[in-house]
Amino acid sequence: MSKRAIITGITGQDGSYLAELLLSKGYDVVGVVRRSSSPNYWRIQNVLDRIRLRPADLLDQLSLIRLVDEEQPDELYNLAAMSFVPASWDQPMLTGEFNAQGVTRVLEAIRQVNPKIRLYQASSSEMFGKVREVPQTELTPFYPRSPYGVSKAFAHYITVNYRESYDLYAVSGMLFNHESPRRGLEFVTRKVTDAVARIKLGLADALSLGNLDTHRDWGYAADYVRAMWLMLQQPHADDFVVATGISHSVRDLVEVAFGHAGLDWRKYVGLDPRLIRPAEVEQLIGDSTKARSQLGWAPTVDFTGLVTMMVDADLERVAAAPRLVDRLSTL
Ligand code: NAP
Ligand code: G4F
Repeated sequence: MSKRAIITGITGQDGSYLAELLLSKGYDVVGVVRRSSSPNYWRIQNVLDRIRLRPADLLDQLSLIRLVDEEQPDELYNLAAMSFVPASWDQPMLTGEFNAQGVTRVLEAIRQVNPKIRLYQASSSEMFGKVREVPQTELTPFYPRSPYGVSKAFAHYITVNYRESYDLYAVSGMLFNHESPRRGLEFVTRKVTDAVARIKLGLADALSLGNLDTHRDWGYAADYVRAMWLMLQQPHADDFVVATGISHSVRDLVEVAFGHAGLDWRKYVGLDPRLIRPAEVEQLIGDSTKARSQLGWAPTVDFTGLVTMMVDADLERVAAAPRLVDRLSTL
């Protein structure tokens, strides 16, 4: 009999790639969507006829209990979150409700309905923040630098705590930045590749960024959802860092993206102090030795491959529907 998985956050970047991966493995996939006045399904268009969508919200405990009780999944991937770091300073309380207490609600639903359900929790390298060690491993102490990072640290520890308190198979994936053509437009990679496409096609002539000097360990989202699945197939629940082990600056990103389109970035990129964060995470670089040795996981796309893939996808998308770009990107 095929396994059943619930994915919260299925309308997001990772949810869409994970749905494709699980379908390819024969899973019965149930996606969780929150109520909206208009559908937000552009990332999952190609799988909509093969998955089931169910309404629930991380803010609503009863909706989660009902969902888990009625579906009785083998695995639950909790990817839903307020995931944009700057927004967490604007809405710190809501960020905590979604990202921290929301995870407690998911854990409670599993504990109360069926403690045999395996849980993947989407933890983040933002927990390392002002890093205490380079590179960062599963044992590096946390020093989060944003309400988002703080909320994810709570979520990480509550997952570990429920595993140890109630013997749940609950794991935390400490994933470093991962991107794709499906990345939200507000994140720096996609903001850059979308701007490159618009500039190349004569629809824009400038790009404002906050700074060029921060460094991130950027990987490809489709590689990272494979690690999520592997974490739930092990004999024992454990936490893993997932990263490429190579860090690049925002300047490197800009150089590769504009260069791939035959543009000189210095003519177009400006700095806007309003985009600088109240507290910054200067540099992240992950050590994924444990995931590589215990899960057999490895990334397949490097930084240049990732950025050029995203530029090519944005060039194609903008060229196909130049007047619809804004709307399509947010649908
Ligand atoms: P994303 O594209 O922003 O997607 C977030 C998803 O969460 C969307 O489907 C969103 O639904 C849903 N959501 C938000 N609040 C919700 C609520 N209250 N109830 C139900 N659903 C809710 O994020 P992503 O990049 O795929 O990331 C997936 C997860 O991994 C997140 O938890 C993120 O914090 C974490 N993470 C991401 C990265 C990365 O580099 N991408 C790295 C480390 C950790 P709507 O479509 O309705 O808004
Ligand atoms: O793309 P970003 O907004 O991603 P950030 O803050 O690293 O967070 C992402 O990765 C985390 C994992 O470490 C996830 F947990 C989180 O959910 C999210 O997916 O910013 C990357 C870097 C930052 O240092 C930022 O200050 O780019 C810098 N940056 C410079 N100019 C900019 C801009 N970021 C954005 N979004 N927009 C700018 O104009």
